[in-house]
Amino acid sequence: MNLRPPIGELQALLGAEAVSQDPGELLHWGRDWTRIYAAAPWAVCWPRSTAEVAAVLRWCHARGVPVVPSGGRTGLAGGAMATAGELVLSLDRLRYLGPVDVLNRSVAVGAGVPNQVLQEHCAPHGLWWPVDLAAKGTATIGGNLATNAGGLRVVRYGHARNWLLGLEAVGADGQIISELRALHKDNSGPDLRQLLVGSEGTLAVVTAATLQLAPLPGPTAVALLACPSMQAVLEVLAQAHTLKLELHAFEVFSDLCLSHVLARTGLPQPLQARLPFYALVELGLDPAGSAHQPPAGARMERWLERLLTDRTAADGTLAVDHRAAQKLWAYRERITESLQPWTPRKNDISVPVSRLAEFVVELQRWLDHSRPGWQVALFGHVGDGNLHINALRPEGMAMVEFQQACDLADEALYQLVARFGGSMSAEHGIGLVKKRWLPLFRSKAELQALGALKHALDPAGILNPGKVLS
Ligand code: 2HG
Ligand code: ZN
Repeated sequence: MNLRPPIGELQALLGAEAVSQDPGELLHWGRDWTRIYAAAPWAVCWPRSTAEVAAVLRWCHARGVPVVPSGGRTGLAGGAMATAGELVLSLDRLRYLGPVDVLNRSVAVGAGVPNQVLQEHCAPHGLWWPVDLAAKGTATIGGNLATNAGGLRVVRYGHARNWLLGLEAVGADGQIISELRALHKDNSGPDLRQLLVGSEGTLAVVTAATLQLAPLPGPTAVALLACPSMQAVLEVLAQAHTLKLELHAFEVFSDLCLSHVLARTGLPQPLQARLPFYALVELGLDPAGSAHQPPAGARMERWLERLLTDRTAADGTLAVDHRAAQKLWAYRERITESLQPWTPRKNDISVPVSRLAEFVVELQRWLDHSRPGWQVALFGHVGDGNLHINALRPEGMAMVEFQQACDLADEALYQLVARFGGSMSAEHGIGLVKKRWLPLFRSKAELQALGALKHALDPAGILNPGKVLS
């Protein structure tokens, strides 16, 4: 354990009940959903206000105490892991929920507010925060912004950064370096807010944000289609784009994912046919229709029939009411938990959508040759070219052996992704897990510029050391 100042100094700043070194608390607050590392923080603290966050950072800066800023800890790249005697700075108590400004379509909230709480707060005004994550009950706004979270509706709404009006963030030395504004337009020089978004707590600590809100989505319909190949899935996507209906989500999962979801959840088979891939498509139902077009629901039904006739899909089902649609979404949303018992190595890559099918063929070829017999679950957000690749630990294989085999496989995978002009992290971030691969995807000059920025904002290197930029 590194030498740390007396814990009493921190307790004097925040009060004893806002600081803990209890071993159970350290384990709980010192880790995220990554299951690769052991949590080993020095202490955890829960400031109640931006001023207290600033006081903690000033103290850490003066004392050289490394800090891991911590939100809902649902990340999958180790960005919120405290593995080396750090202070976990939890934003959990920053739960301010401001009044919804209906005309400005915005709301100011504390970093610790969970997505779902925010969505419920805005719904009575017909508005919502459109970063829609499977982990919405736990993930927080601060974490959403620190990681530029994506989720299930990026194809329609984009990432968290698209919905940010103002950001309050405290710098490494305790100064507030970005303030809450609520402006839709502000072109007064470079945008520091957007630099902080996605920096995973390595440049500053997000304490609050003014968020832009979207209108609550109108009625939608969800189709689930069984397709023979990724190429066919992309054909469904191409056709979906031509329907003149708003595309809200376009997801995919492989038959292996479906098998695990069925085994884990006991849900019934969604379709009669079992095929290599399933596409889940959510489209807006324009209730008004138009004089020249049949109603949206009828158009979707006809489209499905066409897909089945021309054999782009072998089976399909359509849900037009909310409950039925949620049932179809469950097959996609429950994949992560269903794979968890196999301690999967998670990858989160993206390539241009138009190259996804070719990429999957190459990936499969590599797996057949180099990892025969391995179960590798493919799912993700096809509409954004984002594929989650989860390698499941073969039964009986020791964890250490599995990790080594995965490290080698990652190297081959990232070379392939780079050849396709892709990214090794479409939405989960870099954290600890991907850091060593960054030079494959960012040029030397880019990394130098980012390094200079890190040094300027955090010269003592106390903010989330070992992650992303440090
Ligand atoms: C999802 O899309 C999440 O469900 C989790 O990004 C992906 O478990 C994963 O690999
Ligand atoms: Zn995802």
